Amino acid sequence: MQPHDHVPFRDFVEVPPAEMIARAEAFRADIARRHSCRDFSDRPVPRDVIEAAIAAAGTAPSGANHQPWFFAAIASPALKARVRAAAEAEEHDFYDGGKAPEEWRGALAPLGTDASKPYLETAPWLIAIFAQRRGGVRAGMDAKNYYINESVGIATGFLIAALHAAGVATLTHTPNPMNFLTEICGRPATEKPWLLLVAGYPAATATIPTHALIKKPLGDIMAVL
Ligand code: IYR
Repeated sequence: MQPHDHVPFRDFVEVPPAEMIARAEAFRADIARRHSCRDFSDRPVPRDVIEAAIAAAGTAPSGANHQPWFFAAIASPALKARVRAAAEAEEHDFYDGGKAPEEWRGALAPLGTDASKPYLETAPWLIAIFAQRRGGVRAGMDAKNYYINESVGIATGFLIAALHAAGVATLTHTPNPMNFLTEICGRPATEKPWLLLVAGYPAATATIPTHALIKKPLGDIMAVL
């Protein structure tokens, strides 16, 4: 098949309007139960779950379909310990070393976060997500990638939703800078460490800051024009 060939739009499944509404509402209700988790259990999550969720993320739309992402799924206790040590060093500078601007500290205060990140070792999986500056539709290609941040962001959204649907809690974690992930994960310098997704079961002691329960009503986030 030539790259410019097309096939019928075969995978689309139409449902009647009443069922569309029911499905949209069911998805809303389910995804509304997703909350960022900062206190994880050490209970294992099967590798197959992580692989299926990353495969789902890999179906996301991307610029020119270049799929400019790579997911390093870290289960090794030794590597998780290295990630924790490096991340906590950055967070220590941020929270305790005066790197965090006053306004930023104020914005984070309701979450109660600090430089201590034990969940980076406790959680069964850390998924380090990398953005590829160059690539192509197949691995090993070296073309320019397009809309990299948008593409990786959409894929990460798919990944979070897939893990949630499978019963896995997550945390989007962004130590800044997170260049240490390049070496720990053995990735090339042409890939930018983009986000660290922590995945596992919530600990029995896990809590949700009430600040995180404030969701803007629909009228504040959309308009029908
Ligand atoms: N990376 C830090 C700080 C942090 C920043 C934002 I913006 C958050 O929404 C939450 C935390 C940390 O993980 O503590």
